[in-house]
Amino acid sequence: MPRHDEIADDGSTADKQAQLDPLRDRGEDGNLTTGFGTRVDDTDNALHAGERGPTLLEDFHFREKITHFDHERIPERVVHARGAGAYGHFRPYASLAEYTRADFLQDPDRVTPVFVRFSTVAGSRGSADTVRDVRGFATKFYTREGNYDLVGNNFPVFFVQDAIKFPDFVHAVKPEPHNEIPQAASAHDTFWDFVSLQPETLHTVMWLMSDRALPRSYRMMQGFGVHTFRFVDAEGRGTFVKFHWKPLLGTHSLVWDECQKLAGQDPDFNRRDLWEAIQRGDFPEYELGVQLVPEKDEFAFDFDLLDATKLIPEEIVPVRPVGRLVLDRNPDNFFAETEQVAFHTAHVVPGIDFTNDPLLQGRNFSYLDTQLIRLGGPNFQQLPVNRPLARVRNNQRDGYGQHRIHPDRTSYSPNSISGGCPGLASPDAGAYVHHQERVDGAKIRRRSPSFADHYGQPTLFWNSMADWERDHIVAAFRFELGKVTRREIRERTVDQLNHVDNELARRVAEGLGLAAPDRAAVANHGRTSPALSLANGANAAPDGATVATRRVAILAADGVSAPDVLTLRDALARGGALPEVLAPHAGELRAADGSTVLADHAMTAMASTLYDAVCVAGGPESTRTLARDHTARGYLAEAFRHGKAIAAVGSGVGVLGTLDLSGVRLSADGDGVVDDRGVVTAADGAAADGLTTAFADAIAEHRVHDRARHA
Ligand code: HDD
Repeated sequence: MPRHDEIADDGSTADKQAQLDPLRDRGEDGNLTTGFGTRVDDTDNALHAGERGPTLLEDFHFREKITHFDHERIPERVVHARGAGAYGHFRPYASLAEYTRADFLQDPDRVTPVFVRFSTVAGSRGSADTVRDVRGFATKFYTREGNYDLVGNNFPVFFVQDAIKFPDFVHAVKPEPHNEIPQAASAHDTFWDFVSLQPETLHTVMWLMSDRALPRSYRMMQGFGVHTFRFVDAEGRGTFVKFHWKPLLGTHSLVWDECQKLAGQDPDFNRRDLWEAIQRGDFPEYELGVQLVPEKDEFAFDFDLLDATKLIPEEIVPVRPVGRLVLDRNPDNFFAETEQVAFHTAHVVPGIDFTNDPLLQGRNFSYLDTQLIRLGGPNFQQLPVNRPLARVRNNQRDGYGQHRIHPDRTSYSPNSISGGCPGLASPDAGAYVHHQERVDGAKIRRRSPSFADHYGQPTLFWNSMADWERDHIVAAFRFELGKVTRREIRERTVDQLNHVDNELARRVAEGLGLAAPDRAAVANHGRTSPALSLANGANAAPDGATVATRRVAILAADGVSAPDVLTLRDALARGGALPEVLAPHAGELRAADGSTVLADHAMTAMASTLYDAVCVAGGPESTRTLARDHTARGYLAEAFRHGKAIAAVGSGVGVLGTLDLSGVRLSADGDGVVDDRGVVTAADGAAADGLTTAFADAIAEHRVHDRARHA
């Protein structure tokens, strides 16, 4: 096994797992010891003076055990405290040498190991996953030229333009200081106070009020580098670049009602989904895309490329797919890996450089600074998950938690004693050279006038939404502002929205009982960017809609038709879905034909919100039970309201007949399979095969949004 500092120096072993393996401490065999290796004979009783006497100070095992425990916690991240991580690999489709010299983007045969951490932003480490929030999407590429961190989010824009405003924004969105309420939520006075006074936040707030803030899964979520970065080729020529991650399963969201319920039913909903998918071998995949802008076109847009509250519409600069990321391994230890991973926007490799985006410039300071306090000192780069595969050699020494033993006598440069080592590399030998951009200006604290339009792109976003997306945005504003206690903040926010679109402002005002503005403060420009909508097929399923990894509840009870359950379960499982049989009780069910069907869970132990679709198997006795069962009816009614695919076969159709399904047409005898707005029924049990095909298609479409317009 190579030592970690020998790996990849010549590019021969670029395997992060090979580096980590010797550090994995499995402890399966052997005796319990102290931290200094002495074996222990009793860890249940401290050393006392007599059986009922005081504990003795000389009990080193007791003191060490308690002291270590007392020191187990480190500060959580000041933002993005809650997250989930995974290892994987990245491979470019073709060489990008025309634009960048970055080694990991040169050769389609080169596989670069990665670690990705997804996160929410506002909540504490123990908060729920399904809150309304931005999601972090941070990727560490362990390239042969050192670590490259792409520290992005699932929105392409950010709340503020200059990093100096970040603490203000975070203080506003975090729980209020007097009582630390509310947790992981923006629905409170200080957040909306800030938003209503800081129009630059509006664009990202539009995204936050949309379903983009409620991802169904980290596996079904886009990622964005947000800033305009710079590619630099071997000749030193620069090209502006925006990074995009597109999930191959499509971009899909939950609905707000579901999110609120899930926050209690399974606060780990997104974490668990990621973990279980990787354990099953359903590896999440994302395509890396780039929007490239030649430097000569820096001023060709009606916004500033350096302004992180703006996106480049994909219709103006298309996203070019350049590579694929696969997440294929869960961490072994949450704290060691997911908690201790340290991202930093300034971890760059030759061929990738910054721009003067004032948000990015500030981030380049903040991330190193935060790791120093969070991870306790300057040696956090030596933690296993953070160690580069590229060889590290420098004159940095000592500090808390130093893991390296430097036998050299010199830790300075220049030196003669070590033959001048470590020496400096030339750019040809892989040294990082900053892009030579000419900069000239007076020292001023002023925002560029080119950053001044705060309404054009929020309007573009609103104009591009489908009707159901607008309904959800309006409902979100009403919910959030409905929690704001100060009337003037609600009024100011409506006034801001009236600069985005009058209809939006009116609808929000009406829900809040405020006077609706009768005309727009700024005329709507009428432009759209179809790529922004979740209703856009390209976002919904770039590789074609699929039922793969979707969770389906099959409701059954004693007397169920065993062939129905088997047909549904097998057909769905063949498509890669995850069907589970739910019944009034877990375990064995007596089927109509006398056979036994196994129920995976009792319905009461789960919830319809944990599934993407619900169906009812036939069998007269079973369906009579289910039609009377409050929980079973609740599953179906809720799935209907959340726009999920629903199916029933044979007498199971009768269970749907007892519910108020807004006039959906159900199959009657002789009808065959009927699919009305994602409710797929076949009264004839013999049609179960055809039913599963139509049901699978409906599940793959994710939602029937018209049914979920008010969810
Ligand atoms: Fe940040 C963490 C993403 C602006 C300061 N940020 C953090 C993480 C992500 C982002 C994904 C979590 C990384 C992880 O999983 O460990 N942040 C962004 C994006 C931004 C952004 C996409 C705008 C485009 N951030 C931003 C600004 C500042 C920070 C303007 C400060 C001036 N961010 C931090 C931080 C964090 C952080 C305080 C907290 C924990 C950490 O860095 O490691 O330094």
